[in-house]
Amino acid sequence: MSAQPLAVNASAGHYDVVVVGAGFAGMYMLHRLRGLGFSARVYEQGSGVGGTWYWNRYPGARCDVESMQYSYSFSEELQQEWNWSERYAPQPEILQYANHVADRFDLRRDIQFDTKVERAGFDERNNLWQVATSDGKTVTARFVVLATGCLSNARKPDIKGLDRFKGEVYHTGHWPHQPVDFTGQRVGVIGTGSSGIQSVPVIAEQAKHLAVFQRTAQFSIPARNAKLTEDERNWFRANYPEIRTFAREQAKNGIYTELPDRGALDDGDNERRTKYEARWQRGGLTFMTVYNNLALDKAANDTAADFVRGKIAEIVKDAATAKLLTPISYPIGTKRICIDTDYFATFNRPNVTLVDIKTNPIEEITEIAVRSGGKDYELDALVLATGFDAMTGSVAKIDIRGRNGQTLNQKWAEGPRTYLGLMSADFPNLFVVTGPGSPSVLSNMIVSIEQHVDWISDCLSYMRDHRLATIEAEKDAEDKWVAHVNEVAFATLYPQADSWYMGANIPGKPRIFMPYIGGVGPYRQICNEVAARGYEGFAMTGEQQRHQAAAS
Ligand code: NA7
Repeated sequence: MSAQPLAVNASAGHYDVVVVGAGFAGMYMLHRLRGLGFSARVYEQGSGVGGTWYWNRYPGARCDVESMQYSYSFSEELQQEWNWSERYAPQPEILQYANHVADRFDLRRDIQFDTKVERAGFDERNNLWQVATSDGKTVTARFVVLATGCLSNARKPDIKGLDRFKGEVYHTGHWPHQPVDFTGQRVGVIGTGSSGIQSVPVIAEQAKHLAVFQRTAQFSIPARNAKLTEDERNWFRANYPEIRTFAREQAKNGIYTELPDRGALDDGDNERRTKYEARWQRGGLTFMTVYNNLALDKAANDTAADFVRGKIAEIVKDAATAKLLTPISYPIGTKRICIDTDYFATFNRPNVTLVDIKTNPIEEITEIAVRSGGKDYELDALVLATGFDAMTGSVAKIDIRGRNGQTLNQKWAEGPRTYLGLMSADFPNLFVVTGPGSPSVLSNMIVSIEQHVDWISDCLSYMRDHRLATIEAEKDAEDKWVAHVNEVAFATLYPQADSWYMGANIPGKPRIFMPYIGGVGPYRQICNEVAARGYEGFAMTGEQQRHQAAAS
């Protein structure tokens, strides 16, 4: 496409591709585009690379996928040379890795930092996207890739009086860049998802007193984090070809681990308990892959849920607190399972109080306190660990207009609609990386990011080779894919939980199960077959048609 420059007026620049976001998706997209000879510009609202890992700097922030697997596979030298220090990398190390990748592949020269993409409109006459940014400029591009991330739009809760609070207020997803010291302070944490569960034990160590405001109790498995030894790193390095292939093609969630060959009810009580205990001791996400039917069969799921409930009762000394911390309202795993370091034990500390805001919702926040159940919890600082407008939130912040001026927000008003999670009908040449309708947040994100970026790169090469101007999801293919995503989701227990997968954490957001739960292996195969069949389900127009349209 660079070889066939387009005549464009009144633009601050023209690129083959504009990429929105310089997290792991945007960085790899840029690297691939350059390798293929496309011109590209990346816009990033932060002052540095890393996306989610740039913003989420809260105490205790770590990835819940093991670091040797939560890493790029596209460069053999990179995966052989980078030294992860711990089983689960802490946020600063992941950010260091992102910066290393940016330097190593010389990415920064095509990334414009501190710049938001505010509008993107499709010019049907010229088949070009007009992209307006927060620095007041407009550029044009043949293609736009939204690499905006799934957990990047931090959500401040709508609680009466929040703006009145006189102490410091922090959001875990938008943490200051300077260290925050809670020593001697009375701190409140609202929210007990992954971010709350990771930060509570660390804040409790510092704070004079910590009040944890819990709306829904969570299932959490010990991380058993530890330093990685050189032998462990070397084992992964030596076996990467097999590990990466397994993660891409066989593991449902993009993580190399044993594949379960039986259901929970196929084992007797003792055997089952022994297996759960072994996984509990091992720690981490693989607890949920002991058996192959935990996400499908409620009776099977109950056995795992009961095991974890039993552990909570063993760890937490005060019976009433243990009861409150025990999740009862949804099957285990249907809200994203958390991975913790000493979360439940933290409630044995004398300086930690659990406040049940399910029974006694927060009435208001005053200048000095959070009021719940008629009681004022006086605080010096408040931490909002209240999550994100997940999967669609960051896309929704951009005014995106496709054919006939229709906005993506209008089109997705009743829930996101995509074909393969990659494109949405009436929005030609606009790709989403790990969008709704793809495995995305149900998987090791880097595996899914690489798969999407590679697919998009291949697609753009194909279009150049075939002198094609536009690609667009066909409505019929999209409808069928949306129906399939729903059908697969509703065959599982997942829709039974009020989760952010369902949009349930955002008042007024449509309740749709957003990610594709069919597994990364089968999904990859579907995407590859679609491409092999000449991009079946996508409408494509040729250069000639485009020039004719432009001339008419
Ligand atoms: P999550 O998992 O969405 O957790 C948010 C928590 O905040 C959760 O406990 C919510 O309770 C609670 N919450 C949200 N809004 C409110 C209001 N208005 N009042 C009280 N409590 C509230 O976000 P995280 O940042 O922890 O984790 C997101 C993902 O990042 C995680 O799954 C990993 O993949 C990494 P609820 O459960 O909705 O009752």
